[in-house]
Amino acid sequence: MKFNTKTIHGGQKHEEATGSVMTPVFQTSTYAQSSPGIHKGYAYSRAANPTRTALENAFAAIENGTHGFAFSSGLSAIDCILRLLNPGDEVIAGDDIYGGSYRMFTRLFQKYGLKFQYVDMDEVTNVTNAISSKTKLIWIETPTNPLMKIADIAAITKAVKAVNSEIILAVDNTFATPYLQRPLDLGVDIVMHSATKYLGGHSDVVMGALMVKEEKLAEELHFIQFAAGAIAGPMDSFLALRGIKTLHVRMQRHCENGKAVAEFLAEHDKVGKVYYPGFENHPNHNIAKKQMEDYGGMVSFRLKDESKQAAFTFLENTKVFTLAESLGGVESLVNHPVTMTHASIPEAERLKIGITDSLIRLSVGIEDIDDLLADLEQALNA
Ligand code: P1T
Repeated sequence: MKFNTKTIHGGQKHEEATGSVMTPVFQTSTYAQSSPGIHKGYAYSRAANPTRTALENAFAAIENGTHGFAFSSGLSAIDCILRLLNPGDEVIAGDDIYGGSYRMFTRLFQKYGLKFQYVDMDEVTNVTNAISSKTKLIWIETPTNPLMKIADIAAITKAVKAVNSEIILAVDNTFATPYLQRPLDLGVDIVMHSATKYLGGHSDVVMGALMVKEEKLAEELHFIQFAAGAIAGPMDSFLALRGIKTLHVRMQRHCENGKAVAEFLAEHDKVGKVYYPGFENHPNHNIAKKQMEDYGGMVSFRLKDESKQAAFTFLENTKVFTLAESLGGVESLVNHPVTMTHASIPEAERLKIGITDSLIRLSVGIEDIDDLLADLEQALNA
């Protein structure tokens, strides 16, 4: 199947009892057994639930994996990956990642003896130079949140596996979605999503996803999902499954609108730097061009007036763009990373990579582009 068919049919079958075309919401915690241990494949919904199974099969299909796992949030999906490791193990992560991922690494897992290094993944050698005999996981976010940096997934994977084939590579594919890039095809071991974002697509669910293509890793992750218990519920699974069916058409429009917004901002006399991997002057445009089908709907920028007040005036005055955390829904959102999504990163760390008061992040939705540009224009002039 081609991708645009997989989003609708991948891993899906009609429900057997009634022929229901859409998988029903199996809102149940448990299942009748005819004799102890004898059941129809479902014993207890923390282990498996038919609505979640349908979604997990869809997750696997769209990332060209063999197994998918649905969690109660993106962070609980990351938590599941980190539980593969043991005290003393080391993780190499990108230096620009979602603030909540950084918070989990530094404030939760560090105290259990995991060590984290943060490197600029613009250069493959920055990753390979950081590898030690204790390195067990490489954590790649690309495009990054919020600076839209691009890492070369295939090149990093090849270089890391050449040093030590046991090191696990995981990609947070939240910003790109499998519509734009499929990291399992590029050799990584695990793909992770905040399905809260583009996969769900309608800002009505908080959910995480993992996708893999290797049986042993799938078994380990499934055990942790079952044993730790951070599963997605049936209703949320239904909503995310419905969201995925339109992923390809939504992404097409997100990309068109994202490009138009980036170009509008780049030419505006009140706007300073624009962070958008589709621009030829983006430092890693060539990698983005090779690795991604298109450039997505996320755009960050600075005003020429780099004061906090100027940024806040803009943020308080958009009308179609809602000032809110999150991204990837049909509606356009605007975010101030310093006070919102990346507030948990210490100021000194933020400033080192350029997450300053003047940085504004847009999640460009699928509304009419004329309304989006008119809204930005009036807010820039407020
Ligand atoms: O919010 P949750 O579903 O738990 O997912 C966490 C997460 C993981 N990875 C990336 C790249 C993310 O962007 C997120 C969540 N991000 C936001 C809420 C945000 O506004 O950036």
